[in-house]
Amino acid sequence: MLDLKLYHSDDENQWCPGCGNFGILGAIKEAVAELEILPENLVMVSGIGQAAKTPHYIRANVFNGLHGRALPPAQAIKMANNDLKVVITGGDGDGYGEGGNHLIHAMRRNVDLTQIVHNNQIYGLTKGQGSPTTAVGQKTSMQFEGVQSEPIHPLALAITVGATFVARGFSGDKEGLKEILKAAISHNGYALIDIMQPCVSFNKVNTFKWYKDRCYRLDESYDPTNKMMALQKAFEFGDEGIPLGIIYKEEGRPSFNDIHPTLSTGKPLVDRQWTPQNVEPFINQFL
Ligand SMILES: Cc1ncc(C[n+]2csc(CCOP(=O)(O)OP(=O)(O)O)c2C)c(N)n1
Ligand code: SF4
Ligand SMILES: [Mg+2]
Repeated sequence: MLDLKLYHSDDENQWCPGCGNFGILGAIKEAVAELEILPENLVMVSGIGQAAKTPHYIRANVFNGLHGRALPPAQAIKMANNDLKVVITGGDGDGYGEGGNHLIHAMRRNVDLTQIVHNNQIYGLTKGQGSPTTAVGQKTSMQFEGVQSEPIHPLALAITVGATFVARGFSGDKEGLKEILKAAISHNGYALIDIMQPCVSFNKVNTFKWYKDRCYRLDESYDPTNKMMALQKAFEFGDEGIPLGIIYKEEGRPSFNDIHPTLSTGKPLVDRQWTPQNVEPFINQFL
């Protein structure tokens, strides 16, 4: 295991005291330290939101882009330099709302990266509007009469569109979360981890206690390779219980990186010679 101090960032933390994001940040650092991924080989990518600030608080390579747009640069980074470990962190609004279209296609493409969604079932940064995972009827700072649209089931969505690693964690179960993160980051292909994360300031319904009372760890008898069983588990949420662990895992399917000709038969961008002068004659034809 590497020294946790390696990942220490001097950026001042902006999260509210008691926010579930702290547990997730700690688990990510421990996971990469135990996997012995050096900061220079790790890229933390995010969009905009409270969760999307996570890369600021980890000493590693960072790309912090637009709201909902973490996946395009993350996929490009991985294709340009296949040796890097690419981890996306963002919120439920960022990943499932604004970034929903990118999400679907990254999953079916099976690019080798890990996407962590801090699911607090609310827009935290913009002060408490309903997100794609807010429950029907929940009153928010925007939906005064209560949310009307059905929430999405992110894990079921992931399984049906072709994700090869689908898991759920809870920020209050740091030890369990760390193990899930290690498995996800080690997986060859796209991995989604949906993490229940209390927002103490703007979600007064899905509190730490609300999650604690409902979350339970899947036991050894659960088989994550059974797709139909996994789909059934993926729909389990709320008062009936919230299962934690690896919900679905498909072994053996090649990742996009394994089959794309750029990497399977050629060299990644990072290993190619930079020869802009070769383009000049081509451009000159149009002058
Ligand atoms: C294109 C665009 N739309 C909307 C916003 C405003 N905005 C910033 S963060 C955010 C939602 C944040 O919620 P979430 O992704 O769940 O992250 P959290 O803050 O809860 O961690 C919104 C709507 C924006 N910055 N850019
Ligand atoms: S607003 Fe919510 S999600 Fe954002 S830092 Fe505060 S508690 Fe965390
Ligand atoms: Mg959120």
